[in-house]
Amino acid sequence: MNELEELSKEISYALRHAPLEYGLMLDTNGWVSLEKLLDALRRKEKWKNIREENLTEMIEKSEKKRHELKDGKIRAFYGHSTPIKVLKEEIEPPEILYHGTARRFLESINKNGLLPRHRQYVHLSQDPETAEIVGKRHDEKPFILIIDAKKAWNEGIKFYKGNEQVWLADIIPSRYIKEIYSHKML
Ligand code: HQG
Repeated sequence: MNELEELSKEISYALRHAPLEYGLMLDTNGWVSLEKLLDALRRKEKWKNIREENLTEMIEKSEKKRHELKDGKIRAFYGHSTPIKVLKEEIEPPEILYHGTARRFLESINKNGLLPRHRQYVHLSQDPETAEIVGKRHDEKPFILIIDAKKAWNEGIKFYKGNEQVWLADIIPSRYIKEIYSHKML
């Protein structure tokens, strides 16, 4: 892992999971003061010389858009597990969204639907290629679920915008899983 990836991991950890460890409190939309985050990081030997430009570079160079920097504040787009739910903007989803998952989770997903598990929202992908990458974090041969997102939305399931690739949703009952592909069928 290079330095920028390490920085991105630590900032994701602070902004998604453990703001209190860094003396931070997320506002209702997940924002914290950039200066306060930098101060907290600088207390660690590894990041003692960190500056705003390093964060800008990290965000620019990352292949995934995980963080947003605006008006002296920074937030994570998705992934939160903090006890107070970060409010996301509700938005109408496209017809179809995708979810990459492990073979070993399928039985439980079929029974209980897609659950947020330890995060605040269910995470869905805009396209099957992204879903496969997400699924590969859990299983070398992941399954891709095709989600009838518009139908679910029409029937009252809420969807929220994460970033261009990542959509968020509340629990998705399994009746909205249209099809399941093994990675080989894509
Ligand atoms: C599974 C990464 C059993 C679900 C990614 C998933 C994404 C169930 C796992 C983002 C279940 C949770 C989020 C049920 C869901 N029974 N298992 N009923 N319902 N699951 O990591 O969606 O690189 O919390 O299928 O790229 O994999 O960190 O969620 O396999 O965008 O920026 O429970 O995190 O982004 O795993 O990934 P996760 P996820 P970053």
